[in-house]
Amino acid sequence: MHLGLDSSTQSLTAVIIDPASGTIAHQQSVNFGADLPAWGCPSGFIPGGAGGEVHSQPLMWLEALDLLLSRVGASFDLSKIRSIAGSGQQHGSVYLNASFETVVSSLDPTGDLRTQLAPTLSRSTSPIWMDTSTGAECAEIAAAIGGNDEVCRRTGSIMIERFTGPQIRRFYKLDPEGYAATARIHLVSSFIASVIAGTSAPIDYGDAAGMNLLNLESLEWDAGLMEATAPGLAEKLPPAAAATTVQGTVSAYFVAKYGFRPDCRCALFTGDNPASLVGMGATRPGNVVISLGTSDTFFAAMPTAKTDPNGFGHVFGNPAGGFMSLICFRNGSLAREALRDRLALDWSAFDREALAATRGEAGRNLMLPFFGPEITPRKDFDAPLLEGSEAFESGADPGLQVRALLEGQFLNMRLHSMWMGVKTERLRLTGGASKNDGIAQLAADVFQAPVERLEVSNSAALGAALIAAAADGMDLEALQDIYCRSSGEATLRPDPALGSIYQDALGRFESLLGRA
Ligand code: ADP
Ligand code: XUL
Repeated sequence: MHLGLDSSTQSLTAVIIDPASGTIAHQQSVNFGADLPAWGCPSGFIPGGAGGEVHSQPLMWLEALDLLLSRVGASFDLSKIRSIAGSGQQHGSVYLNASFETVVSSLDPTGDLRTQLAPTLSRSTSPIWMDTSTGAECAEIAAAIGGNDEVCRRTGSIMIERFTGPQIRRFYKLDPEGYAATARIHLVSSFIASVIAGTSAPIDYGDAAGMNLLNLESLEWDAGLMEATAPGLAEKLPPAAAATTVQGTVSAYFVAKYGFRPDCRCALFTGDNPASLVGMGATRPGNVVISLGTSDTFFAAMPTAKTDPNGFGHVFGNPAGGFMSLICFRNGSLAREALRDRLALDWSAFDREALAATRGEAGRNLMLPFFGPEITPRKDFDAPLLEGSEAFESGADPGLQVRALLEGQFLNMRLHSMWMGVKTERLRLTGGASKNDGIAQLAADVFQAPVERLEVSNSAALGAALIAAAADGMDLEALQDIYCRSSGEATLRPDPALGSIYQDALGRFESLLGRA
């Protein structure tokens, strides 16, 4: 059996798979807010950060790891685990002093992780992906390299505030002594991996590409970017490597304390989005994942590392080899909820009455579906822009509004994913709004691709478990065929009659966006 761990913003989750029977043998989560309230991070981060700063507590993640394994171990025999892999919220960084390597390799199983590793931190908190405090550092690094186009060409993304490089630079500027006392900088993923293996782990290409530091062509840290980020950075970064690399066995602490077998293998940990690509069965080009959560994300495997000429999308490593794209849309469920509330509808009215009743209006009216600032495309919108019939523009007909909002969201995704040059053969939907049949059918129609929804709920932790099994010699694609199956809900087929209608709407949408 194989264990996947996902250290996400709000919780730490374990998924154990048993490929011999094709089942999930165990699942368990620790929620930082509910289970560890003493840390004062009800949503997984320290509330009230100023100037866009959002930090979390690395020692809280360690306390969660001890708690999770003691809970899992209470009802599951951990000596059955042959290999471990994991994932973490992307971009977050952990700063460690020169004692880390010695302490992590000689942990005392009669004590706990949190207490023993506390003295190894050179920065007590960790900036995470929600942090937007590094605008100045992004501009400084981009200027030193010759502009954002060049940064994007090298790293797959323009300089992004939440990415690790600018976060490291900010720490160096704010606390040069703390930076000088830092011997190792880990991502959330490689930090947890290091603790489990009892030695500093490499950073996998999937997560490394979210740092504005990895050169995608050489798959090595980019010397110019390291220099532009902070002095001496090359010595502080662990090497970059492929996710399925076996880096060793579980450390003696976990053997003695939780009953792992001493030869249990540890693969590298990756980012939660690359792990989700695996868990959603989408590591082969053609299967595209859309997650309809608080924000919407669009991710897909890419055979080669193309970059978005507009600089909106990101390129990360694909744990199965090659690359993946990730495109985030800020106005996801936030926008759907804003319209739903404005029209005083519930989700079922949104779905049935609005979408079912207006099918004949497909692609006629256009809405730029942005209720607030958007990142794809990057612009400070404050309200949606409408173009269409009088009945639509007057806002009087709720059905027309709902249809145009959702069509606008999917047209915007289609438009801003064209740079990848990957044909969408099948859409796999996940996230809160994916349960909604009307929304799912609309995605099928706009993309002219069948839509599937999978049984999995923890796609990152499941993906990590599959990576663990692959690191133990199993075939990742065969594992995905077993674990990433469509749920009971039938595949939704696109209506081919709407193909040319949405093709035309896409052009009009692009032109409306150009005028906005
Ligand atoms: P997160 O990104 O926070 O993980 P989820 O993927 O859990 O979010 O999605 C939560 C969102 O799903 C909620 O904000 C809500 O707007 C939306 N949602 C839940 N049920 C439905 C539904 N039946 N139809 C449309 N949207 C829904
Ligand atoms: C991706 C990103 C988020 C985090 C969430 O770029 O910032 O999806 O990975 O955990």
